[in-house]
Amino acid sequence: MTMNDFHALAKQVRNWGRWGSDDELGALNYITAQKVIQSAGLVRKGTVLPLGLDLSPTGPQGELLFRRNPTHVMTVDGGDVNAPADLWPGWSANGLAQELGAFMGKDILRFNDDMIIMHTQAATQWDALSHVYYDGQMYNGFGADTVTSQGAFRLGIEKADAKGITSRGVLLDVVRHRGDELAAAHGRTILPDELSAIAEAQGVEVGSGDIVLVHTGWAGRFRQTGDKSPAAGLDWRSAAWFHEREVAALAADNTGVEDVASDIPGNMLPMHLLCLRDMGMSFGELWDLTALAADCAADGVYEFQLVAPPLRIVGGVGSPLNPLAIK
Ligand code: UVW
Repeated sequence: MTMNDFHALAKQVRNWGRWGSDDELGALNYITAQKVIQSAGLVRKGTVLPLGLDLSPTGPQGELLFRRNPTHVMTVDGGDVNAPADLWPGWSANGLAQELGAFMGKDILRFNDDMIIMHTQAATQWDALSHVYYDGQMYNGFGADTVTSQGAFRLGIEKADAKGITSRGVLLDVVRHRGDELAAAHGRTILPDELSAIAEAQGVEVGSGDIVLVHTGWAGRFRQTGDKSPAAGLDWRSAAWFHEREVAALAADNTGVEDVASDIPGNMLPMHLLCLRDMGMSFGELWDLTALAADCAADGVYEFQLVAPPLRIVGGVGSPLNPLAIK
C-alpha cells in the first residue's frame, strides 16, 4: 500500500466542517439526547463492569521514555504525626511537620494524603483529538501550532466532556470470533469484513452515535502473564467502516487500537491519523474488556450503557479514566 491509498481514504472519511468550522467535538456530535436515552434503556440486570486497568508502577508501559508507568507518592501518612518526637533529628525544622503539628497536633483528627505523577496516557485512557496530526493540521483544520508547551488550546480533552462521554456501547469480540482465548495474533490485522462478520455473529448492529469497543485479548493477557508484546489491532482500512456507521468513538483493550504492523511505508499509525485527525473520532486505549467480554458471551447481549467521562484536564491531549459498562 502507498501513501496515495492513505490520502484517498483520508479524503473519503474527512469530517472537517461537518459540524461547523469551530467544532472541537468531532464524531462525538453523533451522540444525541435520543442516543443517551436509548443507552440508559440498555441497563437491564444491574451489572456494573469497570473497564479500567490499575494505575500502578507495574502498569502496561514498557521502556518508552516519553510514557512511563505512574508513580504514587504519600504526602501525609501515619508516620508524619505518630513518629516519636525524638526519631528525626531536625524534625522541628521541617516545615511539613510543623504545618501538620499546627494543623492537627491537639485534635483527634488524623489523615493520610497522596499524589500521583503520571502520563495522561499511561494506562486506560482517551486520546484527545489533539493527540496526533500530519501536514501541520489536526482535526477540522486546526493548526498543530495551537498545541503549545501550555497545552492544547484547540481540541483539548476537556472539550470532549460536553458529551459526557456516555452513549450506547457495543462490544466486538475478536478473541472469541477467532477462537483464540488468550490474544488475537499480532500482524493479523482486523479488517472491515471481519468487523461486519463479528457484529453479525453476535447479532448486534452498530449505528450512529455508538461507541464501539474491540476486544483483542491484550489487556487480559497482560494482567494474567505481564506480557506486553503486541496483539492484533485494527487495520487502517477499517476507518471507512466506522465512518459509514457514524461511530462516535472507538476503544480497544490493546495499546493503540490499531495493529502496529502498518503496511504503508513512512506511516506507522495510519488508523490514528485517519480517525483522530481526519474523522475527528477519539480513541480509547488500554481498556480492560476481559470481564465485559465474558459477560457478553454468557448472556448473548453485546450492547450496554457506556459511561466514560475523561478528566477535565484543561489543554490535555489525553486523559486517564475508569470507564463503566452497565448492563
Ligand atoms: C502514540 O503513541 C502516538 O499514540 P497512542 O498512544 O495513542 O497509540
